[in-house]
Amino acid sequence: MGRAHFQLLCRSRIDYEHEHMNISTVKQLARAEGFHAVGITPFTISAEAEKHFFDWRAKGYAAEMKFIAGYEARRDRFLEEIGWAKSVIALGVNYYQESQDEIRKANKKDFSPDFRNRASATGKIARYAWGEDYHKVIRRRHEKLIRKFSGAFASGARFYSSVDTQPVFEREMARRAGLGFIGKQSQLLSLEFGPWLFLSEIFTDLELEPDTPYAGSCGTCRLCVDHCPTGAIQNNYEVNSTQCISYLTIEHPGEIPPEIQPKMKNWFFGCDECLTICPYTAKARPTDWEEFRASEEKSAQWVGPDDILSIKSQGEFRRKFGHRALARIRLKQAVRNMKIVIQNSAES
Ligand code: B12
Repeated sequence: MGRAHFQLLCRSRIDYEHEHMNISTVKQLARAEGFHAVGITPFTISAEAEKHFFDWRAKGYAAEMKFIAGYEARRDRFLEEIGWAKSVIALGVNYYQESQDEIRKANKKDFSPDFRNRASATGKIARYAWGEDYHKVIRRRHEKLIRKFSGAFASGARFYSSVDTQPVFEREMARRAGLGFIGKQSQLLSLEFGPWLFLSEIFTDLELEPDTPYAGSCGTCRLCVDHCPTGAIQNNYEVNSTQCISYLTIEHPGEIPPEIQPKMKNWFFGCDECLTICPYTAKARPTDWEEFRASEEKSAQWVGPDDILSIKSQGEFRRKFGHRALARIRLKQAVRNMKIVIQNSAES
């Protein structure tokens, strides 16, 4: 074996060692920062996923979401901005918590009259919005993590934080990075945390060895499809947002079609029906991120009619809910949602 060949061998051995060290460093630092799931995948926008997206949009399943309508322009601007990215560090944060009524059921405690009255005429909030706004919380943790990455890696390595709002398919990236598989309710399902992971990414120009995409499936299970109160989940991994309670209570700007209103139960903001019914929720355990834990504050998991109908201005609404994901809606939508909650609880 010639000298050159031997040097090449050593060189690739060193590169491999170096790379391997890089990946374990990335994962150790991410876990040390509290992230519950971490995986690596090359930075690409897969044609298959985009085709899936365009087919879904062409069916009108994006309803009135303007940011989805403007996907192509947003994507091109984004790719211009971070065309230098080579790898995606896909991150998952568990945000699961038991709800008050689950705790009471578990403790076989009877529902107090106050609780029952409140429970029947009160609006439910989806778990992802019980604590502080996850965009702000995760961005703060990303900044700390990126500082650690910058310290650990060759100077000049570049990092870019992304949580929810970028024109990338976070679930698809998480699947490719090995965090789990995509369920029929189109949630990323983790074997460890079920559907209860917030997804986020740190893009980098480091060439990191990718993890193996997760190849699981729902098989014949269709619990979410059958349980969705409005039949929004098509039995092909697509959600028709025009019927989805989460879309209607959060993203939908105008009046909600009268034929759907009675099916929305007492969901005031978001909806967890297709997540709680999922068999993978049996694996879920409460999060250790304090920022997401429902404070004792009365309106963490529920809001009462007075909590909303007494608010006089958009400013007051923002002051009351601005620190939470509820800030995504305006007072007009909040009043609309609460009127449907009151209407439905009167009929139940
Ligand atoms: C638009 C949007 C919505 C819309 C539309 C939802 C939908 N199902 O598409 C509405 C407002 C309804 C919504 C609701 C919710 N959302 Co939302 N939402 C998004 C957002 C911003 C974009 C998703 C998107 O592009 N949807 C369009 C469809 C076509 O794309 P997709 O479902 O992601 O599927 C892609 C891939 O998964 C892949 N794919 C999917 N299925 C299949 C199947 C095959 C065979 C193939 C080949 C490919 C493929 O291709 C698709 C296109 O890339 C993402 C953040 C992000 N940037 O990704 C958050 C996000 C998906 N939402 C999230 C959450 C938590 C929710 C809610 C649970 C909140 C709540 N409790 O009310 C609900 C759940 C409703 C549901 N069952 O999806 C989380 C999901 C986390 C997870 N573990 O999966 C995300 C990732 C935000 C985050 N950063 O954590 N959401």
